[in-house]
Amino acid sequence: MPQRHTITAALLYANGPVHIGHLAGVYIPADIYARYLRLKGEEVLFVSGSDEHGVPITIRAEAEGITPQQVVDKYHQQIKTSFEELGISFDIYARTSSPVHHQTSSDFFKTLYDQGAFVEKEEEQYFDPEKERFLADRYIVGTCPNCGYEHAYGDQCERCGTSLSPKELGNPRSMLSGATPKLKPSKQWYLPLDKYQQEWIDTWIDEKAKQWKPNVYGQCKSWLNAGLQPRAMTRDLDWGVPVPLPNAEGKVLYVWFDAPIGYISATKEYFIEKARAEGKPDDAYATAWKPYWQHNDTALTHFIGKDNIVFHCIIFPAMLKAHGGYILPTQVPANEFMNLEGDKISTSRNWAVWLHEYLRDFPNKQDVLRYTLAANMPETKDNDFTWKDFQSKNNSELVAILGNFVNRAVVLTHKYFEGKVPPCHQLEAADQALIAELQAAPERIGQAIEAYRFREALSLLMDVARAGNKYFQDTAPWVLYKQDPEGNRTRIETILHIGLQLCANLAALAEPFLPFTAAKLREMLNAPQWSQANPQWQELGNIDLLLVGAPLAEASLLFEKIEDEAIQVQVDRLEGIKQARSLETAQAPSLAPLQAEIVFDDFAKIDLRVGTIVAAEKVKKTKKLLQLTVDTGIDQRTVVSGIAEHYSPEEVIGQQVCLVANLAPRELKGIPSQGMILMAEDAEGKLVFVSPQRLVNNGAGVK
Ligand code: B3M
Ligand code: ZN
Repeated sequence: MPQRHTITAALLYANGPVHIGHLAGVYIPADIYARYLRLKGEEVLFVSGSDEHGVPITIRAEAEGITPQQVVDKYHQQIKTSFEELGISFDIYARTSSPVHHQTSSDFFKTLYDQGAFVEKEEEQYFDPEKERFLADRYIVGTCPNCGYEHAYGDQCERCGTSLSPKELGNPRSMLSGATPKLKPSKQWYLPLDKYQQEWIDTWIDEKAKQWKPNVYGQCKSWLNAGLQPRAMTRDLDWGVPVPLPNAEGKVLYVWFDAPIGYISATKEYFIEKARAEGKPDDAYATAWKPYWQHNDTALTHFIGKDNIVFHCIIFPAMLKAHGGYILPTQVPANEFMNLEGDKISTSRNWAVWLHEYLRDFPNKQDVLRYTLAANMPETKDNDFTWKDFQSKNNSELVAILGNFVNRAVVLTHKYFEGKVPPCHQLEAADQALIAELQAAPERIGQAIEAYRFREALSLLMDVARAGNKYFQDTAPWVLYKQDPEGNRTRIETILHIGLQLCANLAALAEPFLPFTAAKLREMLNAPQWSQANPQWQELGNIDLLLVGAPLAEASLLFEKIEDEAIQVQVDRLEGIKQARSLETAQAPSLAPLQAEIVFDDFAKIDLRVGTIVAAEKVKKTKKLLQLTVDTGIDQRTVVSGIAEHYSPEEVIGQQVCLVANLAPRELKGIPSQGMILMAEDAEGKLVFVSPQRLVNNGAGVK
């Protein structure tokens, strides 16, 4: 009996594109796992989708000046498409704004409510008096109690990293209006996690000590050791699933309440889509989702990043158990984080390799990215993606090992045997050793995948190709051919027969990791004419896949070398982002607060003109002052300017400047100064001239 598997991959917030951190942490391992189990003949449902609720969406909407609905429509489509293009084999990619999900999560909440599972509590929360709405933690900025940073958010200080609660901020301000928020009581519905901890969570998590990855179990334990607190399952927000109770206006389900239920809704939607595809009514498979969520013999596996551990290992199980009738997760193989060129990936700082851009810049190289991310997967600790490593993984592993081996086998078969699979004769020691290695491979690779050791699994796969290369190197059929093509014919046939069988096995074994390459290889080896066109994983490892005499297709390269230039473009792009950012952060803390508002007439009183510095000298006995003679078009006048530490007199002669021409004269060190020159201050505090982009007449007005 095949084992039934429900495999979920985190529902990504639809507030920005997918990046390599998401892929390495969640979607690549989940896809390898799902593809492998399908090849094994198991019953697999692999679901994911967009998380379209919560503050991450509304903040993005405000930043882009569009509605939350427009945000999720835009990114859901983009994310879905780029996952498809990377070959992530979801059975369904749903979205939490769908009616099915609203209904499912709403019903779930209502059931808990009817059972008396919630504790109702009224608490003081920040309220924006101008916008007349409660403020989520992210919508409040103020002074960090830890480091004094003035733009800390209500949930976290981005400068020192401390996690905060809004009431800890000094001088709190609403991000929506700038107003000082007021505390106002608000009612929410809490899940009593403290009670559940004593009743069953402690024991249940302890049972996982040996089954779950140490990083996952460890995080759970530290939450439990700190003691779980009741957690609000509702929020005051106008975007989300409305709380299905009377007198709950303006309240929605907490995004971490509705999002994981999204996995269940997605399963339901999968069966609705299936019914539609078969031309049946939507409810043709109305109960088919249940075994995937409610039968004890189903294995439920959540693929997530480490920041989502508590939600999947404690809060969602608590919801499922409180509801009753649901299975709890069997495995939560969370990964650590993938960094980029030594720095934390961040959407807000634009520090990422975006999947849609990768697919544009490296067309038809999906598997190179899949390979690099799987080979560096942050399974036990954070890991780093670098473009240099990406290039070398392609050039010295995919091209040099896998591509080279396959190419030799297919090209030589075309050259010596008209592209037909040659027969196998008497086996020698080298042949037997290779066959033994091949026979052991499927189980070894499978065991590593089932233990969520994807890096190891991939490297075992590459070992098979490595062994193939070594076999060709040692048996050297091309030398035998050169020496005596007829006399050595049976030996050459045997070597290529075995080499080709290894290639066919590689096509199947590589499928979970490199599906595009696997498909290409199957085509080259003419898979429809194999002894079994779609062998199951357990049947692999033998040398009877290709039939003797079957024709191969043309040889084509599985991988191409990636040149330095293509890599340099990417490195330069990141360098540009880094430079722009270092300027920004250097400037940000020293920015002066905005001056009091003025009306246009105030501004119009200032006579701003372009002039040219025609003479300059240092003012004696001062460090800072230069005495300048400025041609204003109207006159030549003296201006004393505090720029001597930044410019020598020689440097500034000929410089066009903007000057305040009607400023009342002022004496500086005994010199009457008539006007002021406009300067900007750069990140290092150096003064830079504000001047026209190209030469204009002296005296021209600046408006
Ligand atoms: N949306 C976090 C994220 O996108 C969150 C996951 C939900 S899984 C139910 O990283
Ligand atoms: Zn701080």
